[in-house]
Parts: sequence; C-alpha cells; structure tokens
Amino acid sequence: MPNAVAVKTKSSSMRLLQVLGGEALSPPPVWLMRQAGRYLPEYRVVREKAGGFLDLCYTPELAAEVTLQPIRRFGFDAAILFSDILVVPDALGQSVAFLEGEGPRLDPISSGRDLARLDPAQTRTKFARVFETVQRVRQTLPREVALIGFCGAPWTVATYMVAGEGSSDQSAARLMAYRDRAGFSKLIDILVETSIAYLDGQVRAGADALQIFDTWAGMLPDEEFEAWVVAPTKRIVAELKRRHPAVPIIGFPRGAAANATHYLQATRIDGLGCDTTVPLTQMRKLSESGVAVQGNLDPLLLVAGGPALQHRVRETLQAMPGVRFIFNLGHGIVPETPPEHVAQLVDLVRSAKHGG
Ligand code: 1CP
Repeated sequence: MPNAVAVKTKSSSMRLLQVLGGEALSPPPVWLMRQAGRYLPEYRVVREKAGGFLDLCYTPELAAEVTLQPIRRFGFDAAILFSDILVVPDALGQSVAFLEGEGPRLDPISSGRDLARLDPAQTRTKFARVFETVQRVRQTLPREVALIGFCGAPWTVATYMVAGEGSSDQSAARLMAYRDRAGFSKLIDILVETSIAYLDGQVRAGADALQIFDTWAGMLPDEEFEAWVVAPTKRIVAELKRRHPAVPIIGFPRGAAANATHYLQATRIDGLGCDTTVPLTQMRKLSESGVAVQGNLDPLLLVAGGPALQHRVRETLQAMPGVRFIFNLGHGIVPETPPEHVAQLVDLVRSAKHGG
C-alpha cells in the first residue's frame, strides 16, 4: 500500500500537501532547503540584531521574521521554520556554540557516563520559544503556503554531540557506536524521545508538514544504517503518525541512495528528500513505491546561474511528468548564492510546461 494513502490532503489550497498527499502537480511545488540565511541581505540585518545564532533561533519575533523573508521575496510554496538541528542538544543541556565562520562547537559526549548531563525535562522552556515561532509564522503565512517543521534525525544530531563539531567522516560517533553500543544506543533513545516531543510541539503550534534531516546518513555499513538511521526514524514517524495521522513527513537521508527503497518502505515516510547524486531516473522509480520525491538541484547551479541552471531545471522538469515531485535542491543553499538566481529558478519552475 502506498504510504500516501494514510495522508489526507489537509488543505486543498496547499500545493505541497497535495503532492505529499498523493497528487502529481504541474508545475510542481517549490521550496529550497536553507531558503532563509546568509545569502539574503535582509537576513543578515536581523542576524546582527539578534546577537548569537542561537539567540536568533530562540527569539520568536526574529525567528518568525527570517522564516517569512524568503516567502515574501520569492513566493515559495512552503516556508521552513527557522531554527537549527542543534537546538535539540542545546535544549537537552549540552553546551552548544556557533563560532563565526567555523560552525558549531559542543562539549563532546564521549561515553555513556556523559549522558547524565542530558535532561529531557529541561527542554521545555527552549522548545516553547520555537513553538511560539511556529505559531507566529502560521498566523502570518498565506493560507496556500505550507509551514514545514523539522528536526535533525537522531543519527545526524548524535554525530555532532559525540564529535563536538561537524566532521566529514563522522568517525567519533561511528567509533562510539562500536566501542560502547549500550551508551550510544541510550543516546539515540534520548534523541528519539526528544525529537518526538519537539516535532509534536511544532505540529500542535501549526506546522503542516515535517522534515527529518539525516545529513550524515550516507557513510554507514548496512547493519549500522539499520540500527542508527532506519530504526530511530521509523520510531519517530510511527509515533508522529499515531498522534497526527494527517501530517505528512519527509525524510532526507543524504548520501544514502543505495538504501533509499529500504529506508522509505521501513520508515513509512510520505516524502523522500533526494540529494544531488540521485539520478532523475532513480527518483522517478522511487516515487513508484508510493512516496513523493523531493530534490535535487545542485546548490552550486544556483550560484552559477545562466544557461547551466536553465538547462538542468528543464531536464529535471521533463523527467517528472506524472510524478509526485517537489522541486528543491539536493542540499542547502550556500551563502554565495545571488538572490536573483533564486528568483530566476522560481520563475523557471513556475513557467515551465511539462507533461503530467
Ligand atoms: O551564521 C549563521 O547565520 C548561521 C548559519 C546557519 C543557518 C542559517 C546555521 C548554522 N543553521 C542555519 C539554519 C538552518 N539549519 C535551518 C533553517 C531553515 C532553512 O532555511 O532551511 C535548517 C533546516 C538547518 C538544518 C541543519 N543545521 C542541518 C541539516 C541540513 C543540512 O544543511 O545538512 C545541519 C547539518 C545543521 C548544522 C549546522 N548549523 C549551522 C551550520 C553552519 C551547520 C553545519 C555545520 C557543519 O557540519 O559543518
């Protein structure tokens, strides 16, 4: 049975929900990962005013403003809550800092004993600020624009919690998982439970759809992929579906195309985020398993613009007639992106004629 059957089209005016609920639309709905951020001058103004990056995430008035900025400027079909996946460890009590130009720094968790530092009960105050942002945004957004809530998947969030920073090979988390399976498993359990509470609160506050970002899903051997990517995501999706059956969930297991069919069937997500390496023909095939597919333009094409961008957008749309497809990037917008190229992209997607 296609996963889509369970999802009702909550509001026929939201094109994103129509596609996640089972329809193929032409032109497809379009939004972009990291559509709010440093490439927008109006974001940089608010960011200065907020002080630290986490202060921005926890100030509902400002976080709501930067969530809405790309909607005003480009008219996307969906807004994504402005926050960060590392709000979860921060709210749990692990110290998180964003260093200018260097990325996040956390006080690393290196063994099961360090887990005593994490306290799910204390997440309430900080999460409440994020939920207030969701509420404010939903009140202001046009009816036809969907609001996407999100969290990082437990595996991806754990890679930052264990290494204390971003890493290209996630070796610290992979090693902890081999050396201290019980401790690592406990960390993943805490993240599953906390992510459920976090996403549940976002839905109650007005989020129309959810995305689970598993940015670092792509480096694991199959048993580890099953234990740390598939199983935790499945638990989160099952519980959210039990509480909110009409709210669709998009999974984004970046770099894991080889395992995508298993991932989508086991987790029962409604939408599959595809990274830039997934061939368009494979995206079409994946959609036949009963999910909407989302992606997967190379973010660097948005920096380059011009004929290369036009060519690829056309190719993408031509590959998707009749497919439940959401136009997006294969990973987040980079700060060097000229905003004019984003406006061009939205025009290209909206004006293209493709079958379907
Ligand atoms: O200085 C600044 O303004 C900070 C830059 C920034 C921004 C704009 C960070 C720091 N996070 C964000 C916002 C953000 N992060 C959103 C907002 C909504 C949107 O517009 O999309 C979302 C959904 C995220 C998710 C996120 N944060 C992910 C998953 C998606 C992805 O891009 O892979 C990850 C891995 C993070 C961690 C993170 N936060 C920020 C940085 C620089 C990083 C990456 C660190 C690294 O590993 O190098």
